[in-house]
Amino acid sequence: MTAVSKPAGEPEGTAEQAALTDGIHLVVDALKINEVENVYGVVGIPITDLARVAQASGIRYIGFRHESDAGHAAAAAGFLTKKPGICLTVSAPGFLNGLVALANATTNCFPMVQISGSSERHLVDLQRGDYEELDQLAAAKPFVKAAYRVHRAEDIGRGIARAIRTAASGRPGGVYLDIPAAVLGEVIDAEKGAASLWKVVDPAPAQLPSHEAVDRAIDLLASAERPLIVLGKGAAYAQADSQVREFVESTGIPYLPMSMAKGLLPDDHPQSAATARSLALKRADVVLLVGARLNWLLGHGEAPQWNPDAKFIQVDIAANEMDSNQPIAAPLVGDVGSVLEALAERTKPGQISVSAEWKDELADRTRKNVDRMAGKLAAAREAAPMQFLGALQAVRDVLAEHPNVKLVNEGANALDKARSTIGMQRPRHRLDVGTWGVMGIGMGYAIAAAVETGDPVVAVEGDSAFGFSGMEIETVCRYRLPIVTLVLNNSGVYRGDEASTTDDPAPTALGARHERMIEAFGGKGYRATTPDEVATALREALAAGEPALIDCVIDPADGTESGNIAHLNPKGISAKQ
Ligand code: ADP
Ligand code: TPW
Repeated sequence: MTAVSKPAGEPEGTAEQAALTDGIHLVVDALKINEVENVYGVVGIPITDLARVAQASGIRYIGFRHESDAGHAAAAAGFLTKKPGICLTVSAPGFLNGLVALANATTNCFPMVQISGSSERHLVDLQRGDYEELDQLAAAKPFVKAAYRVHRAEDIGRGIARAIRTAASGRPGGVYLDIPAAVLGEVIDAEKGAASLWKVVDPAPAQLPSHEAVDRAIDLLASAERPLIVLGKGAAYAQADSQVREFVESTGIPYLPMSMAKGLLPDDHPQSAATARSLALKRADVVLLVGARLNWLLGHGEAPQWNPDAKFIQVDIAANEMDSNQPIAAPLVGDVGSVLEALAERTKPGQISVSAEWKDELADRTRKNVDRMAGKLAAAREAAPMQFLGALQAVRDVLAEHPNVKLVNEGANALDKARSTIGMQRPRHRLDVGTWGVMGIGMGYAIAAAVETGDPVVAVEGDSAFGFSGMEIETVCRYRLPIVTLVLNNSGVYRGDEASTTDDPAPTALGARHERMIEAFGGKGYRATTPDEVATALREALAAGEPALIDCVIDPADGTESGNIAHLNPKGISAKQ
């Protein structure tokens, strides 16, 4: 893709015409050498030509309506492929819009690189008021794994190699790469340019724990009366699916999947303790965490949610994750695949066993909870107006016919209820709000899932959640992606029945006919008011494989404030009144 031209100012027909290239072509060449297939972005000064040249080179460029969505797409691409997803943004405001997604990727440990054009350094640094002036490198630093700036075209290859290496290796995360307009436009000798580029070798090398660390963990597991494995999204990310499955099944230890680890083993697996979660946490005496942090999502490993005497074994690529919340009795620092292989290799036959009492205790609770849930589901199936659980059962039944569907999920009630209702059969098929519980990932994640895998995608969205990235429904239609968006529309944030105390709508109130939005962009819109209508529309839309949106009309009185995490709302004096 190297541009060949005569040097500026050189007369036509000079015998010894040098081949030249520029910063834009070097960026594209460096991405190509590193086998980047897709770039997600929004164009403008100074990166419009960069997008054009990338597209002409065979890289797929997906143009978004907002940089946060493009960034979320790049982050999801990183999670799904284990290769940094690339997001391209313009200077200052575009950069800042994308930064939210880069920070979110870092929080979730997804590899991503945001490449942003930036304004003239000599103007920005003296704050002389340039077009879209911002010290982007400084702004990015607190939010990312690393931030780099390229000052010379000859360093572009190095900058991209460094960004890819940093994003993918160790604990994956977001890397910011700043390339000023002047560097993108810099013209250099093409041969010198080509020689400055390289392909990163083994971007995320295997990391193996010592034998001593492995044996310490095995001894502890072998001493357990009530062992438990917790699988997190780091285990899903690691693509060590067979090692995970073999270790879980060969030891017989019950396991709990975190939200995005669902499907690593099928949700109906006999060892899943998901439906007896609270009992499992309260009673387990030795817990093996695999790519899961003891953060707020796991109650920081504290009593009363957890057994106060529980001992923890933690498998994580990041050594400093150990002891971040609880003492880790047996740290296993390494990648999930290598660690689980080492554990399997060094466990003696019969050394780890699980008592019938422990299995029975969990099975009893599972049975009780399943029965209780069955009653709720049956009631919801008949309820009119439609409830979340009525619509979601229909979605569950249709998706059981399509195990290849990638499921994207955000909202509050829409998230909690879909997570517990819709079983996953395959690894990395569920993408959701993740560690931050961020709204707005919906369309970006869905677009990346479709682009990166070619599989059909279903996005289950709260009506508020959908609004954050709703305009990208146009992007879905423009690229004709096989994405079906279901908006669980209860006319509000959490609920839609809050009475206002003024002439304005209540703070939580919303109102939209979302199916009409997609019709404006040439997609297929459906409105569903019963579970049967949801099922029929979803079946039809999946069969068509075309962009579609189903507005599912849900009872505004269904749902709870903040869903499952209402206890995190500050109480203040309103609670005392
Ligand atoms: P969840 O929210 O599902 O509980 P977290 O995001 O809290 O999961 O934890 C994921 C963990 O996985 C992070 O601490 C991260 O360092 C770790 N991780 C990421 N990739 C790997 C890998 N290949 N091997 C081991 N650990 C990994
Ligand atoms: C970037 C706060 C958490 S959940 C939510 C908001 C606004 C929407 C809930 O309503 P929705 O779902 O989507 O209609 P449902 O099923 O309960 O009716 N801004 C950001 N992230 C978060 N988390 C918020 C605001 C929030």
